[in-house]
Amino acid sequence: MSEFFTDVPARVPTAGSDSEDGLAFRVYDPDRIVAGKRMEDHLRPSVCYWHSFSWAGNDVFGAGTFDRPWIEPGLDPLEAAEAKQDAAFEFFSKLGTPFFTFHDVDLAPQGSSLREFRSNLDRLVDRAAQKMEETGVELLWGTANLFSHPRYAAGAATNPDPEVFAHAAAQVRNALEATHRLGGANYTLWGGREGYETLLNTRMRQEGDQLARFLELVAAHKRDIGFSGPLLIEPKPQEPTKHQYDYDCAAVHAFLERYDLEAEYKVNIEANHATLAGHSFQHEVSYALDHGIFGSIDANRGDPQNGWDTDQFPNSVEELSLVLHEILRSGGLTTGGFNFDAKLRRQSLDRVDLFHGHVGGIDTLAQGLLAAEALLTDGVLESFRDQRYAGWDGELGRSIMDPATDLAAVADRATDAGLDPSPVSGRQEWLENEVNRVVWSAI
Ligand code: XUL
Ligand code: CO
Repeated sequence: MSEFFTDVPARVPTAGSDSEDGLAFRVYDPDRIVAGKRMEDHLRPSVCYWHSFSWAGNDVFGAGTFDRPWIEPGLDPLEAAEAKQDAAFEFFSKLGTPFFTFHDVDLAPQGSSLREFRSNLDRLVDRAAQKMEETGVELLWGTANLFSHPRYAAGAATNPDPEVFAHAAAQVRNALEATHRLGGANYTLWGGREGYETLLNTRMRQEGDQLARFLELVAAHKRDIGFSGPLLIEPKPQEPTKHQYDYDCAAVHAFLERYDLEAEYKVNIEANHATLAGHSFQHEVSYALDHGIFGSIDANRGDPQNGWDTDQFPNSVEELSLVLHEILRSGGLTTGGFNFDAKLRRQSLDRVDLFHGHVGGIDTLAQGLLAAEALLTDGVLESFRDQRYAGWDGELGRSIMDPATDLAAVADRATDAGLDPSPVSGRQEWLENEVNRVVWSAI
């Protein structure tokens, strides 16, 4: 195995905030204790295989621009997959992140049949297990790619053709078993094409039933093989299809409840998917935490001037402070992590650029964590909310929530007491200033 990232030392160092070394962490220090826990255990950073190693930098207008020799045409597919794996593990290990994530097709060539794909995957999974042992890198989650191959153009589980459903089931079975063998902490399903292009040819209710059946089968198989990590659904509103059924956390939650699947699935929230759905990243995280379906994060950012999934590396401390504050106040990550589902810009040609993207993203997360801890300790948001909702702990609030109370009783009470409540300021500008006070002081 020859070294690929030759310009990068064996381990990206932690160098401190005034370091001028562009290849060092300025804030992230895995062993630093924050809110009673190591920074690495709070953030559980993870590198994704697909954007970093399986993508050559091509876009809809042009060819790949990156130096990824294992993607060159004409190579032996298994040898190419091994070269990719060597470079990927060299990267994980030099960066020092504890986790990685993969799609089945990132790891192994698909060959010409499901049988051949399974055998290729087995071989590359064995090799990955060995590399994980050597480097200490662990698996955050695995997944199956059910969206790139033309057979999935009209969906996988939601395809009008049950043969496509069965093909997808085979892929998920294999990817779930591979994830289990590699000790994965979670298993993810992103329904990239589980939606429609036009309602003119679509039976929405039927497709929902098919998707629920798929999820039910996957959950049962998870139990059969003894995989204990959570199953995660990754919401996204559109792209590649016009409309995706896993639109956002609330839509996924309602779907799970409708089909009695809420005990089986949690969500993997991606920042850029939240903004595509018209929400803030904080909104999606907050919704999931409040409703007990929070699983993990795909860290990235969009571009506010355009409307697609640009998957850039995160660089806003303010955004991440608020997200991490929500996570900290709910007790922190458990099996989840911050997986960099982020990709380089097409002009970032040098091998070292992949390090710059991840180093900057991890430092931004680390700074966000420090600010989140400061927000938690300061308590300004919590105490304002406590005071704002205090009436619901009082006698009137409790009696309204009592199931024995009916609408007439509440109405009579309001009428008899001559209630005439006055509006109270929501103090948004003051709260924004308070957040800035705390976040800026933690920087
Ligand atoms: C696509 C996306 C995927 C999933 C895994 O927008 O986020 O990479 O994270 O399939
Ligand atoms: Co993602």
